[in-house]
Amino acid sequence: MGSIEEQIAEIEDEIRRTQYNKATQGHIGRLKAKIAVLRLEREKRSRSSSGGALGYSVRKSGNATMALVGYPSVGKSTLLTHLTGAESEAAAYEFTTTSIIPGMLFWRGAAIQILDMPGLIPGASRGRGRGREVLSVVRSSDLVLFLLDPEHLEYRSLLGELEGAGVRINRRPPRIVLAPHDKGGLEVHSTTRLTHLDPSSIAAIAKEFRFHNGEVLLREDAAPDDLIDVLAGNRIYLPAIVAVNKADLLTPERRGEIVRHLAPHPALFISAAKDQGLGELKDAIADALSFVRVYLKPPGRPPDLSEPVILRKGDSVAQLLERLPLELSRAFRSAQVWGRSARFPGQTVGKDHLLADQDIVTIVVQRGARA
Ligand SMILES: Nc1nc2c(ncn2[C@@H]2O[C@H](COP(=O)(O)OP(=O)(O)O)[C@@H](O)[C@H]2O)c(=O)[nH]1
Ligand SMILES: [Mg+2]
Repeated sequence: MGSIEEQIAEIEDEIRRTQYNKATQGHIGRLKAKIAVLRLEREKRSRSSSGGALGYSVRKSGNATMALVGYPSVGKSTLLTHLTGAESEAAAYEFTTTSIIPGMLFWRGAAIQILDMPGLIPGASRGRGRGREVLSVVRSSDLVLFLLDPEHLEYRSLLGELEGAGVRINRRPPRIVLAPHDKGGLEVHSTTRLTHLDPSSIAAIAKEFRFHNGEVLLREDAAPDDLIDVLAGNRIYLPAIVAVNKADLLTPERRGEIVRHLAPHPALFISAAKDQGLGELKDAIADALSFVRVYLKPPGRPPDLSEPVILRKGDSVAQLLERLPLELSRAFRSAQVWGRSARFPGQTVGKDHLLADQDIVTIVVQRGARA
């Protein structure tokens, strides 16, 4: 048997040669599972050969991190400089960025760390260029900005590189639950009719991952790829924005063509160098990061509207407490909430209460404790 790379290429070849239909879908699913298992093995090996340290170490800071992803020379470094003032060499030749350069964008009260990275090149997910390192930084980000050049609109191939690295863009995790057992074989349950998977192909895919005993519960009409993602277990789900840079060079006709080419993916047109469309881009970034601004109101006093605590959608009072002084979170008894998340103004809630943008919150402390 050849190297992992060769084995993967061979199986990919077989998938291409196999016509997809009801009779072959189980077989194709199993082949895809084999590839996913080989990729996991490859990751494991590259981690152990690099002494466990995978990728660049980038110190995260701010309220969220966005990775700039694009091929070389699309204008990533220029954009970073114009959004954040960070100096990233944006020389007029290719491959200028030699390592990851962070900058901080302050927008709508939030601090957003932006990472400018070496350009992705085709084959990055197989380790070409600095691909694997770049991809590991993408995996730890909260948002991806795909930057395209009007002359290089290969958005789908960028997406393919991320897919190959286990990153799923603008998608939610499949509704599949696994419950491994020690013995007893495989049990498959579904809450809906399955049109892409049957019990024997589910078993064949699970077997590739050595999932021999336990329950597979499918809560949607999942595809083989969905089941593989859940079995592989290391997938990352990220939102993304697509922007076409160098729009200053485009005629309205060419813009129209680009819009049609990228459809159904919406794209923003910007010019990093000429500062065009950057306000809209910053709004799109803040929207995609789903910030939730919460204002604190000391008991019996008006709220402090000057400085919100920045949380993310899905955060609850518990996450708010993590951001407050330790004495306050230790003495926490309950919270009072005014705003969209409250059923009525001043509702008393516990740590699990989900907060909404623009909420006003008072932390009520235990008797005897100082607020
Ligand atoms: N016309 C035009 N050129 C740009 C724009 N943004 C960047 N460039 C040029 O594109 C080239 C590559 O830019 P750079 O930021 O180094 O790209 P990177 O490799 O993606 O970091 C440089 O010559 C930039 O001056 C833009 O908005 N319009
Ligand atoms: Mg650069």
